[in-house]
Amino acid sequence: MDFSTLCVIGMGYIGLPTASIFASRGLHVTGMDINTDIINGLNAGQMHIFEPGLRELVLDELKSGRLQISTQVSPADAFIIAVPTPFYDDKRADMRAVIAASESIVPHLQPGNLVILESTSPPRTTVDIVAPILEKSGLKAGEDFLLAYSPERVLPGRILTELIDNARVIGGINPQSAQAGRDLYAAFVKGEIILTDATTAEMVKLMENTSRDINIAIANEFSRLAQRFDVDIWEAISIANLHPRVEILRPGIGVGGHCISVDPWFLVEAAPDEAQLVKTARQINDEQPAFVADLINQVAGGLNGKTVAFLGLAFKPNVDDLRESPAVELVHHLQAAGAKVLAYEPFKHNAHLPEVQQVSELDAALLNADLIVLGVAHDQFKNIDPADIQGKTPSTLVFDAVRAWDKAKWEQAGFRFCGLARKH
Ligand code: SAJ
Repeated sequence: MDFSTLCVIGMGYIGLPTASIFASRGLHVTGMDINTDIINGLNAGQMHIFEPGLRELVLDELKSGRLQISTQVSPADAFIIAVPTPFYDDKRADMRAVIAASESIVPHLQPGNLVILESTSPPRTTVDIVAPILEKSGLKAGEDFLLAYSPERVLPGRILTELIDNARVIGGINPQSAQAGRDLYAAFVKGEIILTDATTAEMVKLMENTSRDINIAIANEFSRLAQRFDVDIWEAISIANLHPRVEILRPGIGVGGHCISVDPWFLVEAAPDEAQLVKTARQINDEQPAFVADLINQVAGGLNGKTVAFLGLAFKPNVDDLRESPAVELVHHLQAAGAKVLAYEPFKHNAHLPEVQQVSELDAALLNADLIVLGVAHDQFKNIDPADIQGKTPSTLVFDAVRAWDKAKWEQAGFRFCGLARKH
């Protein structure tokens, strides 16, 4: 199948790069979002997300006229739904954006169109939720129009290269739909394109992120055991990983982001009787900020009334994304223990988070600090020279929660140095 026009619904971390790459391959693309601030910003050349190379690509494609940004869905040969699927407080999937996006396509759907759902979704969403909505158009899914599920698998910070190079799975509601999906993505995907059915593709995505969550949970649980037995977890992991079939991930302050900390719950919701290990891993990772806060409280001899310079709020290094961030959770726990926390996040100077006091300069956080906590291993923080910090703060205690700093250097600069299950 040939595609010359495309409408991408949702201009977030996936939709915007996807729309821009398609435009760079010659398609005429409408990027649609319901958020007028985002649309106005993009049309004025302002990015609402930070991702290496994205700004240049979007500006080029806007200039070429192949990419147009709008609050309205446009008729097109193909539609891609790339809207968020967050969860409610009780961890059930919030499918409202997927439902609204599907409904917004109905008035524009024409015979022969292809619709692709990219949003991470519970098993059977494509066949049980999206197809019936689109069929309100009077057209039959799989016969009059084609429908497939194709998850994104890219790592924030590397989105533009991974979108092109990663293998892509396309699950059709019938084989013709999957093949049409391959014809579309072949415009830019260099990785292998694997065709399957829609529900398998949904499961594949959930299994990928769930297995990563479980692997991080065991690393976090090992860190707690190591703390109890006075073992340096980092040394222990590096030795264990010399075994040819062992690859333990990094313990940390918890698991965040809009993917790994969310997606496993979709399996728990869909089959609570079966998804026992999945649920336990989620709980372990969710408890990790509280565990680390307790540890900081202990090494600081109590936090009540103390000022903490807290470095990093993003959910992982070198991104500006604070969604579900364990660093923000950790700040809340430190505050609950009585600390006054001044948080510095170089990728987002003011995230307007309720109950988090942010400063826009590192020095402002350090000025009256009783202790310094490193929450996220941004490169900018890794490169800090402790000798430079010494004169800028009354603090003599450093807690590196993510093993980014060299203990000996901080000790040479006169600091007492502590970390998560760390001796060396
Ligand atoms: N983390 C650890 N220890 C580790 C690795 C990660 O504590 O050893 C933490 C990070 O600090 C972060 C969280 O886990 O808080 C998740 O970070 P991540 O880098 O593992 O993953 P994401 O959420 O940025 O992206 C994941 C990726 N999935 C997998 O690696 C299986 C990505 O490929 C997906 O496209 C993305 O989820 C998504 O959109 O689903």
